[in-house]
Amino acid sequence: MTDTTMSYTDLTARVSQIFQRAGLAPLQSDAVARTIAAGERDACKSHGIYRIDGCLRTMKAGKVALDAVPELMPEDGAIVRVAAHGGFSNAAFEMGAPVLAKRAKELGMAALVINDCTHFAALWPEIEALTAHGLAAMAMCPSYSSVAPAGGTEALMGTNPFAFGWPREDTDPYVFDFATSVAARGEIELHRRAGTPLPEGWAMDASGAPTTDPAAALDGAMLPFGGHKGSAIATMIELLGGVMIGDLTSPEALKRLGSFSLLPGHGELILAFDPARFAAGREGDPMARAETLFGAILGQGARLPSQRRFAARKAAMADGITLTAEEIARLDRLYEGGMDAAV
Ligand code: NDP
Ligand code: PYC
Repeated sequence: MTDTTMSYTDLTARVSQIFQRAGLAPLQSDAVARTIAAGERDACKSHGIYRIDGCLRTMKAGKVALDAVPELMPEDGAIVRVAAHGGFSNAAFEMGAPVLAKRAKELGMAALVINDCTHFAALWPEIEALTAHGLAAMAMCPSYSSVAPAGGTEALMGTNPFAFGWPREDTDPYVFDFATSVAARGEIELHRRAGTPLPEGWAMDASGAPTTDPAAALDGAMLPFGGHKGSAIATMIELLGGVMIGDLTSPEALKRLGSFSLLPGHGELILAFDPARFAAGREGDPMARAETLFGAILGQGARLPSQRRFAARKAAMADGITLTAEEIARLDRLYEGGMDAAV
């Protein structure tokens, strides 16, 4: 059984073909495929090709509008709103991002609200789309109830991802992107599939007892990162990325979906800031001052977040993305069998 190596472009096309054959419109499938292939390229397996099954299951359950065309709502000012109309978040973001960047440049800051989307993706592709315009950016969204609040025993919040980026000249941006749970739910699922135990401190079983069994964790509750601190940030995301934008919180998303085997539907909030506008009239160039800070971090031997990811990307762009024979067979099965082949 030999591995196969392919380019980012070829993997994107192959993933998009799987979705299109299963009935997803090209506008949606291309945007989803770009994110999934980027996950593989950047060695972020929890949001790479393994997510295709979940997307297909969700399509089969009729929970995604297969031919949704995102719509830019006619709102002026700092809030840019895209109605995803039940499609995936990815196409909605691609529609809204250039408008968000333009408004943030004009006004100093602006927000993109995406409503009514199915969401499974990593947030760093979105952050990088904004840092490429010289903007600082944040993105966040609820998910579905799988994380207990600090001090609680039952799943309530989602794994609620939070990402931030800062633009840098002539080098990769500063980007972090993480679940506000100890680990993403996708990581737990990957442990379950591999038959490996979880590290201590990730999850509780359904009775509220600590567990390292991935299946018991998926039936129970995950823990927030950093105890009460992560719990508070996850709550903030429920408020800003759910309640404030008039979209679903994680408990509401789970109630509507009725199952963890499908991908959740809710909204997303993305914020963009123009550092030059915020620093105007103050001493020092914000770009240069940021570099001093990054230099000091690196000077201690610490690494910047996304450094591992950018190194993986560099290698993949030079040498291709390597998939195992099992992964290739899975892509073939999904192409042939479509929604019915998803496990
Ligand atoms: P990780 O814990 O793998 O990584 C979190 C961040 O920390 C990354 O930016 C990572 O950079 C950085 N990092 C890791 N180790 C170090 C270190 N030693 N020094 C400095 N920085 C470090 O992320 P999660 O497992 O929490 O989340 C994975 C993905 O899951 C995210 O992309 C997130 O958006 C996605 N997700 C999506 C959800 C959704 O509902 N759509 C829900 C939950 C998660 P690097 O990558 O370079 O290692
Ligand atoms: O990995 O926690 C996760 C996740 C939930 C929804 C999409 N990704």
